[in-house]
Amino acid sequence: NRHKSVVLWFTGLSGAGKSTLAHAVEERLFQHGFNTFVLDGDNVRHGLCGDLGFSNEDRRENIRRISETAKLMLEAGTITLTAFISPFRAERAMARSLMPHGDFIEIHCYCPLDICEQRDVKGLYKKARKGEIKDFTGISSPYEEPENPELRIDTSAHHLEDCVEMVISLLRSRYIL
Ligand code: GGZ
Repeated sequence: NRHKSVVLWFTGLSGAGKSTLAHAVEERLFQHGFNTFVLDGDNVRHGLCGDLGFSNEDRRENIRRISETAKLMLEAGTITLTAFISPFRAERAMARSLMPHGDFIEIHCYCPLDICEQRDVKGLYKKARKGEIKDFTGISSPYEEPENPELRIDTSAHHLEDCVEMVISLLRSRYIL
């Protein structure tokens, strides 16, 4: 199947649904026969970035390595979906600057902090509030919202399948699919 390779860069708070959405979009693309790959905490933070924590410096290095990996995967012809908080504008801009113009699509998985905190799927927000986890994004570490993402999806206001459709529509409108 011929397609343009591209990096879909999902950013947002812990619990906003980045990884869930990235995997759901991947499944749709895979059904169409595309080469796809999801980079997220599960396959990156144990190996490639296993030496990094959550200080500002470590997050910057985390995003730097992920961007370089995404660039290689782009060159290999894969549709790469990255799902990391990537809290800093400067590092997201750096990631974008590594890719040819138009090959980097930033998708802001927006979800209000109080809703992420209510969901608290892994109990991390509760621990962060108690001070048991330091430098927690949204609580004790900043999240700089994207100013000009290609797409912003309020994951608290839409069902997963509708969020997937929004991403697929964007890719069609940009002649990527
Ligand atoms: C934020 C943390 C932290 C701290 C552990 N702050 O919901 P999760 O669990 O599965 O996703 C979060 C993940 C964030 O890692 P990233 O590589 O995406 O972060 S960054 O882009 O900022 O480098 C959360 C878990 O790791 N986690 N400690 N202090 N999230």
